[in-house]
Amino acid sequence: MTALVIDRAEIHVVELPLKFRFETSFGVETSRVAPILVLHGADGSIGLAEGVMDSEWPLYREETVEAAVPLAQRMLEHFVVGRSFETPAEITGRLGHLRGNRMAKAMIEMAVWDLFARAADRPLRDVLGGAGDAIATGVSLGIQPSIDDTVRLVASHVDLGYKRIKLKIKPGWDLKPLSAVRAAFPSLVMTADANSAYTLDDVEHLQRIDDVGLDYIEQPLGWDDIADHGELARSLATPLCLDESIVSVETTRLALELEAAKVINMKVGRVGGHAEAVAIEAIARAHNVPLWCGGMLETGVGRAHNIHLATLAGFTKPGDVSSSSRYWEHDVVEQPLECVDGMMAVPPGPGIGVTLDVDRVRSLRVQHIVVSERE
Ligand code: OSB
Ligand code: MG
Repeated sequence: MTALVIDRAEIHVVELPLKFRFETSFGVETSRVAPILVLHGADGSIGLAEGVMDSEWPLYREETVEAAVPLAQRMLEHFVVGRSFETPAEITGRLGHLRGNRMAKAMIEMAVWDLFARAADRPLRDVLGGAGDAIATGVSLGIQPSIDDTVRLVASHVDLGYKRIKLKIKPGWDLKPLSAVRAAFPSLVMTADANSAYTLDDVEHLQRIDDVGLDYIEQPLGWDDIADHGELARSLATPLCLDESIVSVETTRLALELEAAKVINMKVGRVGGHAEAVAIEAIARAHNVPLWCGGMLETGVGRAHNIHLATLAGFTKPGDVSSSSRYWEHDVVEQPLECVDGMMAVPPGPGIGVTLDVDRVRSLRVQHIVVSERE
């Protein structure tokens, strides 16, 4: 790959109404506020990425769009725009002295990877070391008003071909909906995601969920508590999957050491970018711990990044990368990203393989930031 100079960056903050009300143990989402970063190479090439910070309050992890966008702007001004890059991996070092803020850093890092892949005329999949033309997908379904609604919603998504159904749970909404879905679908591959809603005081209650026969329970305990997950794992037959707690190679090693996770939900934004995600994938694979690609209700930009990353060998379980049309009436990218028979095709072409629908971005935009050398 040849050196690239980045001479301009734009952040379009867009707000997209969700087609469904998405309820989790931490709250209800009806729309998504997302920063879309466009890097412009001096040679005319572009790189795209999306930030996956919380839209309003820090309820999933610590970052929010409102706090992260000005920080990302400063990072672009100081370490990216007007700078030359020999390799995409260089961005990791340039931002490496800054603590935390992994979602802000990931947005920039991912756009640099897309920029280099496009400039080299290669799909991002190939640059990251993945293979294959499609990924197996499941779907994440929010908390519903009733058990009947839950079973109906599961049925409609089974009919759509999703290979695994994940149900959001919380205290007071767990065993009953899970058992009802299991009764209706005896052989369904099912999982549950608690988004940190339980504590070790709930062990006996969580043990009752063992009878449902879940593939795994995702992040039942504290969002940053790997030790308690290790303890819980010894009391449950159902394997544990970590989401919120895995933010780096180091937290992955700790989770494996403490046997706190038999499965890992990978979100590239949560771990600070593709380089870290690829490093975590290698460690998990060496430990025979399967990965799957999570989602953060992304637009087509983040979704396309997820698809390319999920072609790496360690991603052996169906993830949460479901059809774009499930979420949005009109996505911000021109290409449809749709699951057929539980498979999502890798968008072909250079980089992440999608292009921004500029008119759509303009009509949804709530903030526009330009970082340019000449200003
Ligand atoms: O915990 O996986 C999660 C969405 C937002 C924040 C956290 C999570 C989720 C999902 C939805 O489960 C995944 C998706 O459909 O993009
Ligand atoms: Mg989760």
